[in-house]
Amino acid sequence: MLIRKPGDLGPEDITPRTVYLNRRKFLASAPAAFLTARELLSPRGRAVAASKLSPVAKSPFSTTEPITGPDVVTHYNNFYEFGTSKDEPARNAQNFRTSPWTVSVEGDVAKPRKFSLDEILKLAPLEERIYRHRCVEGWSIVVPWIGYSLSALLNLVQPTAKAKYVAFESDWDLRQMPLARPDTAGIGFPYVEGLRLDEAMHPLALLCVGMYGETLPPQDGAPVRLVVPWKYGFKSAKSLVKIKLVSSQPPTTWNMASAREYGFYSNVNPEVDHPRWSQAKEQRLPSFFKNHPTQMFNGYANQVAGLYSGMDLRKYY
Ligand SMILES: Nc1nc2c(c(=O)[nH]1)N[C@H]1C(S)=C(S)[C@@H](COP(=O)(O)O)O[C@H]1N2
Ligand SMILES: [Mo]
Repeated sequence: MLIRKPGDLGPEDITPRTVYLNRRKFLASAPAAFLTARELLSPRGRAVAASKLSPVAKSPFSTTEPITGPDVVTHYNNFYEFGTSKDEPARNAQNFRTSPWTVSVEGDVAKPRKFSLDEILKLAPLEERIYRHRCVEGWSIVVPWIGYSLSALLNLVQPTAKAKYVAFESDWDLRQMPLARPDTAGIGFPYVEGLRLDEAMHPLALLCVGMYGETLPPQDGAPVRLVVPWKYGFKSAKSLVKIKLVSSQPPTTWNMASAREYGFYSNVNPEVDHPRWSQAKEQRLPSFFKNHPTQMFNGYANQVAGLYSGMDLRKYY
């Protein structure tokens, strides 16, 4: 996303070369989600093969725009814990152990609690939400995520009056993620993100456990991640282990890496450019061209603009 070796292309120059290269690899081999028996039986916990998620209800929040192919979405990733180039997570995350898994929900809540993945899967009816996803780098995809509104989980733990923000933390396990170090990745770990409580409670904010009818592949944030479709992709933290309700604005990874470039809010906004490139247009993968107009709040303005009424969106970028 930033801090790369000198001579690398800037994000605005990105071409989906890796998408095409990887698509060929993908077609030539078994789908990445399938693992060998040995991988399934690794000693500390398990790498879990993709399994079908059902029943899954359709959602009125879904876009009717064409869905991006799963080969692109699972082979063009940002997941710095598993490497900083787009094709690395698909290769390096395959043996990531996602079972057993627990998510601790804590902080300013009446009922703090650890949820097993099984409990998370059953906490609310699963829905398919076809959302636009816009990375701050300028590329975008349309993904049929599976999950339910994060508010379902937050309501269960009962935020207290002190709770004003929600802090999210991704898993950080150097044994499984040898590249997840500041000197190799250029960002701090664990990966942390945050939302204002009212943003987190908005029905569009999705606690996501799957995509394309199946459980999440490791490179897309298995076994459970956040998806906040009106914000730049980096707000949607992957492989969550902790959700903490807090009284003041929590630190966030990309903001700590470069505050000028990545604000706490990071709402998709075609009128507020990144200091190093325009945000007016996006490259809708697998297209080669950055010619797709970017929409205010990534096209979710009708639903979410009210959260920011009276706020200067240039100041609170
Ligand atoms: N833990 C963690 N979460 C993360 C990231 C990351 O590097 N680490 N990258 C973010 C960025 S920049 C984007 S665009 C999305 C990419 O999600 P996808 O690979 O499933 O498309 O994940 C976000 N969540
Ligand atoms: Mo991103």
